[in-house]
Amino acid sequence: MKKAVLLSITDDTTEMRSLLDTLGVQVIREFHQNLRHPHKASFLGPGKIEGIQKELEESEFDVAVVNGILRPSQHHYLEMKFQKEFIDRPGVILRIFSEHAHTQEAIAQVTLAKLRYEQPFLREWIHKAKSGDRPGFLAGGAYATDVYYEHAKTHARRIEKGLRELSKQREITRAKRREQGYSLVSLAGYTNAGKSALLNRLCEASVEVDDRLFSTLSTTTRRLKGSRANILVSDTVGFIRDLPPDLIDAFNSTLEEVFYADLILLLFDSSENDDLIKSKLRTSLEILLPRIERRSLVVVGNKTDLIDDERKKKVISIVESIIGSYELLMISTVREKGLDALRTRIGLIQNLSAVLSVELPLSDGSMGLLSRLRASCDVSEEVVGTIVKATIRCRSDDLGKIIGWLEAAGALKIITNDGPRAEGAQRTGISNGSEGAPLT
Ligand SMILES: Nc1nc2c(ncn2[C@@H]2O[C@H](COP(=O)(O)OP(=O)(O)OP(=O)(O)O)[C@@H](O)[C@H]2O)c(=O)[nH]1
Ligand SMILES: [Mg+2]
Repeated sequence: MKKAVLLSITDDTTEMRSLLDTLGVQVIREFHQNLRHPHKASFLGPGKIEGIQKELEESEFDVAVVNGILRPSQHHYLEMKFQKEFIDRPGVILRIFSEHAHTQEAIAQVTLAKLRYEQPFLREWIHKAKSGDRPGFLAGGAYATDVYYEHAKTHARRIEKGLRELSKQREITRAKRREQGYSLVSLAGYTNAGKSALLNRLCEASVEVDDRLFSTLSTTTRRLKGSRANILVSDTVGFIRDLPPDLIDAFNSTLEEVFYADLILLLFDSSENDDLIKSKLRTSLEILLPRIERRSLVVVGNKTDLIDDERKKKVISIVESIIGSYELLMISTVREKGLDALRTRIGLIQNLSAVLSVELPLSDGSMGLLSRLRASCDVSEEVVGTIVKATIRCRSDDLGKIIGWLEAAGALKIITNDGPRAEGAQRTGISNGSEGAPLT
């Protein structure tokens, strides 16, 4: 197990310790200096750094970890001073990502994030080497650093291109799903909130659930169990604070599944203390809200089995003050509490508000069409002589498409009542034209 010393400008190092724990790194010493902002040149004050260096003279450790974000100049200064490897918070997170990335997409995204993360540090080493300070990044020599920097830039561009392709493919898949009447619900939230556990419950899936941070790095999409309609649920990478926007962007092709869902369930761990609940929810909302436009979002407080009713009331009032008008539901995934209300809320996305009354000739084609429509609509029918009379409840977005299919199937009569969108709209008779094959 690697041994680390930890430097922090706050007393709270709990999250950093769990990150290091996840990485299998043991913290042997912690040094704190309560500062409002890190020191410009040396992160902790220069006097404190001198003191730490003296104290550590006899200590054996592999790496020094900084509980914050290092500027390239601070990083350079500290590595030169201690002659040890220094990693900051985004660096630690990236290492966890590297270890947990298994799919091709996750590996490409992590590599890109790493290349982007390293670039300012490399520039600093090149700059220092050119100004004669010292040769090269990780003692590789100025020339080697220069070459590596150029290579890294080309590599990053190649990965970006590959990821854009993947993103296009995802867009096509999403469009197809939508066309086939599927709705997508995504699980978002801070790492370890219980997203994968909830996916497993809702979909009877078996995604990895673990008390480590960032167990999940790629997206898993499964069908919601027990629903009449076609609803898919996606579980994906969790959020964490202080992740530079460049790194979040590197994960865009995975996160798109969250951003473009019909309904986003934003999970938080309701068993944590007030400060953690607030800061983790704020982080999640900061990442999500600018990217989801006006999509539906429901905030879900998980792990209520770990708190009593009084605490639950307090948590609700804290959270409501942060989330404003967004809905809030409280659940316990492990005890299956509140899951019925959650399922009902999920069901609303398929809002079957449009109603069609139709008459079709009794034929295999008509019956086949009605049975395919059942996947995404509520359909009731009765056979009267040689005619099938059916009532179809569907999403108003699907109305045009379904009318096209009914017309192509030779509908004798179609009456629509598309709620407020097409008030009183009436359509009768047969016309030609179709929008292609339904729900195949
Ligand atoms: N007590 C309790 N524990 C829960 C509940 N839901 C999840 N957990 C636990 O919380 C931990 C994290 O669960 P995960 O489902 O892996 O969390 P996640 O949000 O997917 O985490 P990452 O993939 O790492 O971002 C696990 O140890 C779960 O067993 C719950 O309702 N109650
Ligand atoms: Mg997970």
